[in-house]
Parts: sequence; structure tokens; C-alpha cells
Amino acid sequence: MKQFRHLIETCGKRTSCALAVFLATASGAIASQPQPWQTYTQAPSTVVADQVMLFHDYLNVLIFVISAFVLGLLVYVCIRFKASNNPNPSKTTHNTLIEVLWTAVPVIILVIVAIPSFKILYYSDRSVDPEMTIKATASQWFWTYDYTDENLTFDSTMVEKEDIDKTTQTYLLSVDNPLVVPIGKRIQVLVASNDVMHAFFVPSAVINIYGIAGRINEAWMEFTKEGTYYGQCNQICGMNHSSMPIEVKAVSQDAYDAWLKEAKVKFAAARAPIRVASGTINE
Ligand SMILES: [Cu+2]
Repeated sequence: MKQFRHLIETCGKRTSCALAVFLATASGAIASQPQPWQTYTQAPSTVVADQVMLFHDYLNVLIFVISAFVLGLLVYVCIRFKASNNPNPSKTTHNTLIEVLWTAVPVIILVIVAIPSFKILYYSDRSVDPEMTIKATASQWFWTYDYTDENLTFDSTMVEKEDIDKTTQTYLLSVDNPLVVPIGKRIQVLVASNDVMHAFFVPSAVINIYGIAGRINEAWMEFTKEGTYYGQCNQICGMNHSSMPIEVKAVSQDAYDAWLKEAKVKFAAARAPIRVASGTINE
């Protein structure tokens, strides 16, 4: 009872806040991370995400129309065929026209849903002629990003609670070295794992790809606006599963070029080759 009362009080305090968040989210003002009391998806940040959201809205309209039609039909049947209106009930058992209709109409609706659904599925599956490639390799519990065209590799680990800068960072989402990408570029993302199964999951980009040891899975992203977009590994990958977030910074081409120049110097010394008996690897 105590808990219930606490819940009611908390709800009361948060109602206005929740309403503001809902309105802001619905209007697309929040781009990158989950919000308290969020009731809608994160705003789309890539061209694929834009398409998926359009499809989502289209399906919602369709669902609303079908639900309203079924509800209307139920109300009509309840009134029209109630016992007091039918002292001598009809003995009808079959109606060929209605039976054909209630089979054919759902099939047509499914086809109407399937065509755009498959179109988006194939569109989002893999990029055609990507302009750059990034390989994201998961390990317990951090990400390693390889800019394969630039010979640049670095690790990305979560910022610990005591090191969080509350003005710019979010605990459990912010990392020391974010994945920086230019907007308007078609980026191929290759996802792999060094150990157990992980996932590269960035909701606002509508990417959710498993990282599996010995396999390379593929996705792609092309950001439409600058911003910081967060994601998380959503496979239960071990004790610190919640401590390997993904932080993507989408910036202008000029800012990306400047970052790349700095990153090449910064990370050049950081990653020494791993020495093994027969020579060196990781070069
Ligand atoms: Cu993981």
C-alpha cells in the first residue's frame, strides 16, 4: 500500500514533466537518448530511420482504421441482434459473400502492409556503394572501432560514474572515445565480436545488429542531422553488459576532417602491436 501511495505521489509530481517530454518527443525535439516517462520512439536520425518512422506512422493509421471498424461493427451487432430486438432469431448459418469478403479483405490488407515492409527491409539491409566503412568489434565490455579506410583504430569504454561531467555527459551512455562520423555520408557498419554475443543497437538510427565471434554482420547509416546519438549493447553479454554503451557523434564534414586529423595522432601511439611467437599482429 505504501509503495502504491508512493507511486501515485510520484506520478502526480511527474505528470507535467511527462507531458512536456511526450510533446517534445512527438515533435521530434529529442534526438538521441531515452527520456524519463518517454512514450514514443526516439526521433529518427538517419535516412533509414526516416523511412522506418514513415512506415510506422502509416501502420498506425491502418491499425486505427481497422480497430475503429471492428469496434463499430461490434456495437452495431450488439444493438441490432440483441435478444429483445429479435424475438424470433434467424437460423442463418452461411453467407457466401461475407465469407469471401472476410477472407479476401485481410489478405489484401496484408499485401498492402508487406510491400512497403519488404522494401524497407531490403533498403536497410546493406548499403549500396558505401562512402566509408567502420568496423565495430565488441568485447567484454567495450567497443573497438576501426576506420578501415583511414587505418585508424581505437577503443571506446564507458565513463565511470565518478568521472561523469554532468553538464555534458550521461551516466551509462557516455563513453571516453565516441564514434565520430560525418553527416550525409553513406557509412557501412561491420559488426563483430571478440568473445560472447553482443549487439550494436542505436535506436534513433534504427540499427540493431548482433556481434558474433567469427562472423561479420552488416548494417549502414547515413545521418541527416548533427547530434549525439546513444545506443547500448542489448545482448545479455555478462556482468558488465550495461557498461558498454555506444555514443555516435554525427558532425559536419569539416568537423569530421579536423577530428580525423587529431584522432590519427592521438590514437597512433595508444595501440601498440600485440606480439606473438611468430611475429606481430594487429598492425
Ligand atoms: Cu555486450
